[in-house]
Amino acid sequence: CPKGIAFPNTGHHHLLIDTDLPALDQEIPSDRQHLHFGAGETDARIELPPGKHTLQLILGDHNHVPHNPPVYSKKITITVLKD
Ligand SMILES: [Cu+2]
Repeated sequence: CPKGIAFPNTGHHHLLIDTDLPALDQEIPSDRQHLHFGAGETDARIELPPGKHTLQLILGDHNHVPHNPPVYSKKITITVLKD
C-alpha cells in the first residue's frame, strides 16, 4: 500500500539496483540505487545503461523500514543490451 499508511504486515516495494541489502533496522535510503514505490505501485519501467546489473526487491513499512523479519527477494543479475 502507499507510504505513510500504517497497517500490520503491510508495506511498499523498494527496488535495489546494483547494491546490497540496506541496514534492516533503518529507513531504506532513497537514491538512484534505492527506488521507493511509495504509491503502492506493483510494476515500473526503469532505464539502465547497457551492461550487467543486479536487481532485488525489499518491502518496507509505512516509514520505509524493512519488516521484522524482513521480506526481500533473491538478488538477480540482468544484462541490458545496447539498441
Ligand atoms: Cu519507501
